[in-house]
Amino acid sequence: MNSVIPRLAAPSPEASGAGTRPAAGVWAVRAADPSLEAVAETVRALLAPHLPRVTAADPSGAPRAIVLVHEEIPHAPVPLGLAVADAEHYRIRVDATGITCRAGTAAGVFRAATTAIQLITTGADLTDREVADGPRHAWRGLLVDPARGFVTAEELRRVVDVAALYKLNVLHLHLSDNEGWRLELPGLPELTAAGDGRFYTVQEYRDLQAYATARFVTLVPEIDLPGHCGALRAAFPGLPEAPMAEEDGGIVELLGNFMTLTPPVDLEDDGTARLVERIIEQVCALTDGGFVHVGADEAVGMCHRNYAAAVARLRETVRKFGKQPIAWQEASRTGVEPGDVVQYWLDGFERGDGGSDGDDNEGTMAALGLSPETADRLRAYFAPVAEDLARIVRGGGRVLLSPRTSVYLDRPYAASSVPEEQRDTTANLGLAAYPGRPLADLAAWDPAALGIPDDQVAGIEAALWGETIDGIDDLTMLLLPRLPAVAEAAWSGGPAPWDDYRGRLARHGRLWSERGLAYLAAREIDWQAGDG
Ligand code: TNX
Repeated sequence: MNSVIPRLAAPSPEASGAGTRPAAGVWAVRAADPSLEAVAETVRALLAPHLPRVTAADPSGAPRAIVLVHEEIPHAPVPLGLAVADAEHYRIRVDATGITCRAGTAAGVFRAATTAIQLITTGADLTDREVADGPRHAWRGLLVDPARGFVTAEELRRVVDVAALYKLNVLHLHLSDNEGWRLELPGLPELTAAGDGRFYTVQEYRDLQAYATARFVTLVPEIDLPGHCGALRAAFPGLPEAPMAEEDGGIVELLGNFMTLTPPVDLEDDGTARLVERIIEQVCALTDGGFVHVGADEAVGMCHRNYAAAVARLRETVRKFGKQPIAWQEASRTGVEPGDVVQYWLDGFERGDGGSDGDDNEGTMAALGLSPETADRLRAYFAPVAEDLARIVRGGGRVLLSPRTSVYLDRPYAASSVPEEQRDTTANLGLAAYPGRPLADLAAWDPAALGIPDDQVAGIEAALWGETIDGIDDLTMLLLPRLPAVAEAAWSGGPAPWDDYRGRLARHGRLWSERGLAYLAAREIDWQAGDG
């Protein structure tokens, strides 16, 4: 029995002379191969916050070691989706001398080491055995939204650490929106000068990227256009407004009651197109990873032709500067080319019955207390959503899965999850439009249930939007304890039985505490504080 999340794939039979011993004690991290010394250094840093406790428990013990070994893993299955990293399969062996991590790549060795760190820090007994493990999905991401809920670059590193500990490998940064522009770009000082002074300098972005890369996490920056462009407008006053649809049924006014809407920019305007090209060029130049996200969500009320031109232009520009563009699902309505990557988020519409828990558009509208007429207008506006997924699949696109009913972590907690003493700190966390859902529901999410052909799945991404976030404690409070369930769906391919998952999760609260991360001590879980 271990408490590792995501759960380990097939264990081999227990090693001969099987024994168990407490994980507490003195631990060293050693690279058996000099090429793995940099990984060993990163693993030491990741383990460090947990060491005082571990060391104190056994001051006399000879150090056991996490040993990092380069060794090819034969016959490793190929994961689904877009490769953002080298192969990540590994083998891990536990015995009296410590934990040996073997893989054919540095990425695989690092993933193995995160398993080792969890074995040590979640306080389980270590049982002699050997396990082969690897990801079901190649792309396992987390979106954070400093455009709304700003956190510093230093705080983002802590988010990278926790993502890496759960074997996520993408940090998607929503860097621009109506509320702010958060990335300094060479030659474009207006962008950051117009805001509230909170942004990442070029150097901070580069350093964050290097920090993430050392943890085998790829940054995917998002510049959201042609809607969500208020910060761009503030920086460059007077950008022409995109032409709107002749008949929009008052949707801009209506949705404007629930969200901040700014007139979308017009990418058929030459000056705007040139400006956007300079922005995308700089973002691509700063970014080491192969992907740049161009948004394209919620361009409410825009005339279709102009929106289609914007999407085409944005994609073309990203390609011109050597990256693969990603766009939100609305972009699929302008057509899907084979290989286009589209991020799917608006689920809950395709289910004719509205879902068993009311957690769909109907549920949202009920939560907002809308009149029947208003609800009808919203239904009409959202109607095209029901066709999006099928259209992407038909067109040969690839779907990055972020269905909001399951992996949006800006959802409030269910009242039944929140312990009395955390009522106040969580009262305003999460968007009120989303009904709270018990942890067990979220942990039951099975990405395969969407029925997308294997070769058209791009990956899985949790999304933590920032409207209700004020600082890192708010951010991690929404993230934990929910993130590990998404990580398990992404790495292991589907949910575990709730009791099994719940038992493992119970040992992770201590891991978060030792890292100084605020989390919800959800009432569904029997949090284990002691050395088990
Ligand atoms: C919709 S998800 C948005 C975001 C909001 C989010 C809140 C998406 C592509 N757009 O701008 O923050 O809902 O959950």
